[in-house]
Amino acid sequence: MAPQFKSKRQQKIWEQQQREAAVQRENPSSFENQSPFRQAERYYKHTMDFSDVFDFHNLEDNIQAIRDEIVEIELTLDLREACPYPLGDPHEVAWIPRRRKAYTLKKCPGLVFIPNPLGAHEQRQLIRQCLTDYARPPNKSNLDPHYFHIPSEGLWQAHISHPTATLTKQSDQSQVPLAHLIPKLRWVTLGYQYNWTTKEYELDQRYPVPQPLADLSETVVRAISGTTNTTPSRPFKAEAGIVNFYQIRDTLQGHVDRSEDSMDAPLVSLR
Ligand SMILES: O=C(O)CCC(=O)C(=O)O
Repeated sequence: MAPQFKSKRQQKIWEQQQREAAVQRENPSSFENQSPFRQAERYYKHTMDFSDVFDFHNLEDNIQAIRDEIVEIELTLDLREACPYPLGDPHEVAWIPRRRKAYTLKKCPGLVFIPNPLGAHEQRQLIRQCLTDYARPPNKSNLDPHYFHIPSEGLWQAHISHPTATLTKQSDQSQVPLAHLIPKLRWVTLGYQYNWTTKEYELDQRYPVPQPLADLSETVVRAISGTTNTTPSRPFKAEAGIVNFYQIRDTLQGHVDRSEDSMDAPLVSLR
């Protein structure tokens, strides 16, 4: 979608840049030195054809080559029954037929996809917790290095209690309303805090992983253990996490989490 332009000249420059970028995209040499992640991202950013993307929610709509790749597996337990944190009604009619259902890929047996274990109410509850309970000091967020005195109750609660409150920006001491800062929240780290400058965990800054997330991830790991090649080498305990907040056009760039101490410990991703 074209942005709003303040002048015809600005629009012409933008259109010219778009044309140049399209030519560049077609140029195979511009793909050199790019990781496969970047190449795929670049490709999918500009295509309308997602027929070769896995769709676990509508299995029948996948092209044959993808259907051949997807393998249905059975979880060792019913997540809704086993998880101490409520995920949804285990007797819900729509849940019963898929209570143990999960999928993996022939070429990637370490990946297990569990479709929608959380009910609608529980999803909203978790989203609320992410904004209110988890996005608070001492958990660090992307805003911490840029603003003085992040309120101890978190930005969301502080904004609800004091709608006109502001924070002081460190670079120029300007006052920024909390209402403008909430959409700028990108991530909050949980458990062992991560240092994005050194790209290492801060072993002396360890806070409890919120119990709901610890319960949920530990139950997921129990449910998948032994189903494919996914049995962890030691008992799993959630020690670190990140809550990513996405605005409408945001994406998570493909990457490898190289800072992990143990590369065979499970990574549980909720989305
Ligand atoms: O959301 C995910 O699955 C992984 C998140 C992640 O790796 C990150 O934010 O660095």
